[in-house]
Amino acid sequence: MSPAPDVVRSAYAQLTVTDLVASRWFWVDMLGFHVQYEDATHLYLRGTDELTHHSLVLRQADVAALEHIAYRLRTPEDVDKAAAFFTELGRPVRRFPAGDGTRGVGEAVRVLDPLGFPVEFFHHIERGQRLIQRYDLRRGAEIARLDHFNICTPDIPAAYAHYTSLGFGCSETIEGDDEHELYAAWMYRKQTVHDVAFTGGDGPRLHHIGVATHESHQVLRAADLFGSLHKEHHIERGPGRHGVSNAFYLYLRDPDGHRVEIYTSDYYTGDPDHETYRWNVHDDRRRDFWGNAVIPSWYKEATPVLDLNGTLQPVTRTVLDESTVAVGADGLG
Ligand code: 4SX
Ligand code: FE2
Ligand code: CA
Repeated sequence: MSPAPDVVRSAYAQLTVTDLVASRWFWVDMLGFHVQYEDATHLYLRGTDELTHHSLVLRQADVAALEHIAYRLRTPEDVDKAAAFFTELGRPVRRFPAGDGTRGVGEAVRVLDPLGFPVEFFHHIERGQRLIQRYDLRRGAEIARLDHFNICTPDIPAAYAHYTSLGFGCSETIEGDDEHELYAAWMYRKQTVHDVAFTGGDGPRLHHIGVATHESHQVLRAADLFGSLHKEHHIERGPGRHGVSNAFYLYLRDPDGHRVEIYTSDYYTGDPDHETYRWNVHDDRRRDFWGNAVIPSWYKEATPVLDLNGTLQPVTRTVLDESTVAVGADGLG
């Protein structure tokens, strides 16, 4: 088996959107992403702390979907390793020489992974000007950086096994009373709770992207801004405190229904003997530490996913459904 590429972190997501003007209002004016580059059909966005070209690309199209998630690799040689790794798995692999793929990104490989997700791996990416202390340019929720991807897949143990083979650690899980009943898992390469998490559900679909602020007041301010503008329908869940990850959170839906989580204050996971923390699915604090209800749309709705040719992919139905076993405060029992 060829060695896994050395993944540094979750790096960016590319989404299609149906109205770039509406998307610009949501992501730039309200969330506070900075525009690194834009043209008639694309927005390349990054958070205040990010020193690379983008962490989110929005492309105008007829259908709103996920085009790919992308991971940054440690060295240029890791791009070849990624190609060999997925070729050996018998998965579709496509190579993009520097300049042929996404703007700002160097040589890249795009694969349809074993879970059916379009995933890009790259090492080189252009730098962006340092904006960390440009307080004068901050707006809205003052998003600092991309934190994670959350993906819906019907087979969580398979997702766990695949990402383990890619060298990811597991910070937390949600499990049933039977130890083989795995409802959700949070996995990382960078030294936080996660770069990717799995939500049990019909898949492949993108559940959300998680973006980090420095402080909880920025999460609250985002909620207040949507309320003041009578745009409260963009608020889906929270603000609240997660059980899993301990992060303070708010879930929003963008003008196309893409879900984004504003997320802050999780914890360090970088020690070599970091242990997985396991939540029981019947613990009502797991998804909201205060036991507040998770609304059904959060479990059920997600973004469809394209294949490497840009065609919408069918989904496989899930068997294990956390929303139907939940009791008490979820209001779903
Ligand atoms: O809802 S959970 O508390 O399980 C949760 C969801 C924890 C961390 C996340 O990033 C998330 O999206
Ligand atoms: Fe999340
Ligand atoms: Ca419950």
